[in-house]
Amino acid sequence: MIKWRSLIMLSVILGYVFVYHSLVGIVAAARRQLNEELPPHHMLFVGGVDNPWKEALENLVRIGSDDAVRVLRDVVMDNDKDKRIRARSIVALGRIGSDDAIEVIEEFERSVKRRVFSEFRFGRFYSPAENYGTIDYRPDATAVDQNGKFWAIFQWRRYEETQLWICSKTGTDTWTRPVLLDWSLSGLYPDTDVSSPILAAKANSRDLLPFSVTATPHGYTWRAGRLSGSISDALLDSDNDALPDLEEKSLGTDPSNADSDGDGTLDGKDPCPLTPRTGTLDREARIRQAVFTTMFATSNSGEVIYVREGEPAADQEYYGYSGLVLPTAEFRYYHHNMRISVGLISESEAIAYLGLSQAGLSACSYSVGVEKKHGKWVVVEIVLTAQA
Ligand SMILES: [Ca+2]
Ligand SMILES: [Ca+2]
Repeated sequence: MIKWRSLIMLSVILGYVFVYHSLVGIVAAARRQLNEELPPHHMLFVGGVDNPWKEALENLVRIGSDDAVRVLRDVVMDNDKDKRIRARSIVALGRIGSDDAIEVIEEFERSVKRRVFSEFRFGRFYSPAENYGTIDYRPDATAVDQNGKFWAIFQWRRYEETQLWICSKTGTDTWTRPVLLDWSLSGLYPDTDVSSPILAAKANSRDLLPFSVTATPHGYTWRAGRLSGSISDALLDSDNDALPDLEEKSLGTDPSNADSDGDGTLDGKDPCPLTPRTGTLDREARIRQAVFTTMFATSNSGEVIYVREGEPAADQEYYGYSGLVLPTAEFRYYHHNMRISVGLISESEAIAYLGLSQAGLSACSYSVGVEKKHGKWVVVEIVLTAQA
């Protein structure tokens, strides 16, 4: 009898060991899968049949252990990771819904909450519209001034199509916040006729920097020549709010008022410089913010997202995104135009509709499942409903 009992005990223990090891194995495999390179096709999560990330996420949600949460945390907190997998990892944490999982979502929010665009790094940028893929930004032209300061000019898509921006180096791979240049792009030619790799930025003697052309990420480079405008003009910041006059004109903020929306945060430090800070967020605002954080705080884009005035979503100041969120009276053709609406299903369940459109087209739209877990609204499902 004792023998039998021992045998049963032993097999139970072995069973536990076996299950434990296979779970550990699945979590380890998921970690490897999530580190796999970006698959070539865009909308991985729609069909997603051969998508290693999808399988990994499903396994992690199914297991839901502390280890699984740790794997997801590493993805979510890694700023260099593809935004799509970061967004879906937040969703996976929301689905797991344990104390630990919700704590990771809160940790991520804290890490992006104070995000101000004060530092710049060249490299891969993820569009807020995730099916638009990525752009690799590198200096197009560089120069060293008489004080040894290292400057770079590059083409950056932020306002109306692509413009010239300038920044100076502050560390090994860090640069100052780029400043919009009011320089003509007429020096821009296809990459076939580069007579000299020198570009002179001339206005006054202080600004005379011979820029040497470096990378040509867009297949264009500059023919040698002089551009009009000056660096000091571009840097001019009349109200001293860390946002130069030229950029304020593009944004619609007031170049002579350091705090255009009067909410106590200077324009240059304000992620929504034209929307006064919302006090305590009501339920729908919290749901919108949860959707916004998941979809946009995972992007490192510097592009502007516009929200149509008159919609409840426009009265809200959003946090977490690395670009800017601005209200607009009318559709902004070249920009991302965002819509978020919320439909409550119950006290703890909602469906949000998120739409992002650009150039008159719907870039993508989603129906987003949101649930209240441990007192917090978290995204538990993202379903793509349309894409361009
Ligand atoms: Ca200013
Ligand atoms: Ca402000």
